[in-house]
Amino acid sequence: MKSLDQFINQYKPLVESRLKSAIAELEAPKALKDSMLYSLEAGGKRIRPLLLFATLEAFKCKPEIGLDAAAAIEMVHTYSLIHDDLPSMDDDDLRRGKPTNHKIYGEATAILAGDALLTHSFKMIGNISPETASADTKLVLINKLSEASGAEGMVGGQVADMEGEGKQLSLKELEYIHINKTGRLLTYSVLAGAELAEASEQVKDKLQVFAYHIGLAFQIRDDILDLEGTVEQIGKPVGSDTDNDKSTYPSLLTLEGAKKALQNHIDHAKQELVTTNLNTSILEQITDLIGLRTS
Ligand code: GRG
Repeated sequence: MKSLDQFINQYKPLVESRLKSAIAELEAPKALKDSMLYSLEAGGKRIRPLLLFATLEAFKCKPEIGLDAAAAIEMVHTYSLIHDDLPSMDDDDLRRGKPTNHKIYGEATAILAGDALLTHSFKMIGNISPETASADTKLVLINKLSEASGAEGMVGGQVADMEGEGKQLSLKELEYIHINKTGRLLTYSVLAGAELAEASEQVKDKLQVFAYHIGLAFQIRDDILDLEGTVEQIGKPVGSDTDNDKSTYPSLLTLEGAKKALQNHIDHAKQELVTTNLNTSILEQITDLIGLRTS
């Protein structure tokens, strides 16, 4: 059985090299290409591409057939981070320990690099070879990527997040934000693999439930990491209110409650996987990694 480490060591460099070649192939101004590549190469975990590859592996398909879709998803994710860091949004100077895109290339170029990454992601999928995916499959992939990343998905979740700032949200409102802002692109990564593998509707429904749980688990883990980071920085006891103006899982459920909710989502995700009767060892290991990740 392949270990997750072996899987990551094999497929992370593959998507990274495809991202690099995709930008090199563009006939566009050098400053724009540099700005796009800077954030693509700034050291992400590549969890979304890995989820897509692991889903293909679950169907005993070659993960390589998902390479361009995986690169497309990472482009959408990278665009969202570039825009999220802008002065008009979170106004962050650092991302993954490095200067944010606008700090290096200026705000206008950073906005345009994000726009270009988003737009190019759709072309990447449109250009998947006919041997790998039929025109119908590519249309489904493009449609679902648009839904997952746009007003009905990630962007909608981001706006709801902005509207919720400074307010005490209910758990339901917080879940709406995270299902859309974080969960939809993670879910798409799994479902894109299932589409490419020509999965039945029944199995796709199960994978959607699986992905729903890992999406929420990913965000709850993020909130816990943020809180534990904040606690380290300001020396407040774990679980105390950290004067953040955003509702989080720990602020609504307490740190202990958030840890329980995280474990619940991990357990549900794994239970759903078992019912698919697929070859899900790598997906299971990624699920555990999401629950335990430290960055
Ligand atoms: C469309 C502007 C815009 C924003 C969309 C995704 C998003 C909303 C904002 C990004 C900021 C953020 C903290 C989102 C929560 C999801 C999350 C934890 C993203 C980070 O994803 P990782 O951990 O990042 O996969 P790496 O660095 O590994 O690529």
